[in-house]
Amino acid sequence: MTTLTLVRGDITRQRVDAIVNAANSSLLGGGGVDGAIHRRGGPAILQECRALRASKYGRGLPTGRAVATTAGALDARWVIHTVGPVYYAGEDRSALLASCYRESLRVAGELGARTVAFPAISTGVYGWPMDDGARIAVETVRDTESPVVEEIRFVLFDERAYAAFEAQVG
Ligand code: AR6
Repeated sequence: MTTLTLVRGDITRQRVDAIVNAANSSLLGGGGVDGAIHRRGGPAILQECRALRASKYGRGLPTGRAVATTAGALDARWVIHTVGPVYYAGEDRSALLASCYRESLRVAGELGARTVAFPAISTGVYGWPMDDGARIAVETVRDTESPVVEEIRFVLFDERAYAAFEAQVG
């Protein structure tokens, strides 16, 4: 049984086995969660991201996929980088957003991560409406069985995000 928990706060302050990063395909950093993770986690994370770009992901990490690196100086063992879809009203990209959660949990399971912290992927710079982003997040992790992951913690940055997730968890 995997427990779902919600906390309001900064994902870079969490003590968990794996912290999920709302990255972009370049894996080379950005703003929002990504910027905060690289800032607090230090250069070891970027160094592994660069190595991934030089090897397996020469063309970048595709949207909806996930890959792990060290967590550097963060209070975690791994950062799992995933690339959310940019919201676009003219096309339903929900399957890609669901895939981020599913693939991140698959990678977490492979690593043996028992506690995993997620941000609300795509709901910042990538423009996904918060209520819908929360629905997809909660539905997907509930539908994804993991024999390894014991706690999935959604770390919500502000009250609006927290309320949206709370409404879904019930
Ligand atoms: N802890 C928890 N949640 C946070 C934090 C934090 N420290 N900082 C922001 N959020 P975003 P995206 C919330 O923009 O939409 C980057 O430049 C934020 O309020 O981080 O997937 C990447 O490099 C929002 O609700 O990710 C990509 O280019 C949620 O986390 C692009 O942004 C996600 O916001 C990805 O955009």
